Amino acid sequence: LLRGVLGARAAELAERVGVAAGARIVVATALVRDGRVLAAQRTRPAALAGRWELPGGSVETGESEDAAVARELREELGADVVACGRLGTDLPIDAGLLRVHLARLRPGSAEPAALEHAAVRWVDAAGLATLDWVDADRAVLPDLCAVLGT
Ligand code: DCM
Repeated sequence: LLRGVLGARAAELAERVGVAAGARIVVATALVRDGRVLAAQRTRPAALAGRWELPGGSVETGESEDAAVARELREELGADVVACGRLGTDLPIDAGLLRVHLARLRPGSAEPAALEHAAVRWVDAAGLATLDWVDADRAVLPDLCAVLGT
């Protein structure tokens, strides 16, 4: 228990240092519906093309993370979503820090489409393990599995 508390505290401090140093925050979105999450297949850069991610992107200056989630999914998927909380811990990536947010489709939203990805796919808990995820996103799969259920 103590180790967990200290670990959480250390992570919080590391996050503050990173944010203070101007680390870029990238939001990734676990868009969940009916026990499935929307996975999106990247087209770029070459090293990540063909691999699967939770869609998202960089938070802009002065923008809330919830707003970034909604903007990025509108741009990338043509979908109207509402963010509804964090999933998992901050994940270090080359670009800065990746933060996963849960989200759901707003009633009346268009069906998410691959406007900027090679493909999108709704996957259930069992399907998560079948996709070639980008490294950072892979770390959140256990938490995501728990959210989706079996
Ligand atoms: N990224 C990631 N996982 C995601 C979304 C983004 O690892 N679910 C990384 C890939 C890039 C950076 O964040 O290094 C910025 O993403 P993008 O190129 O999509 O703007």
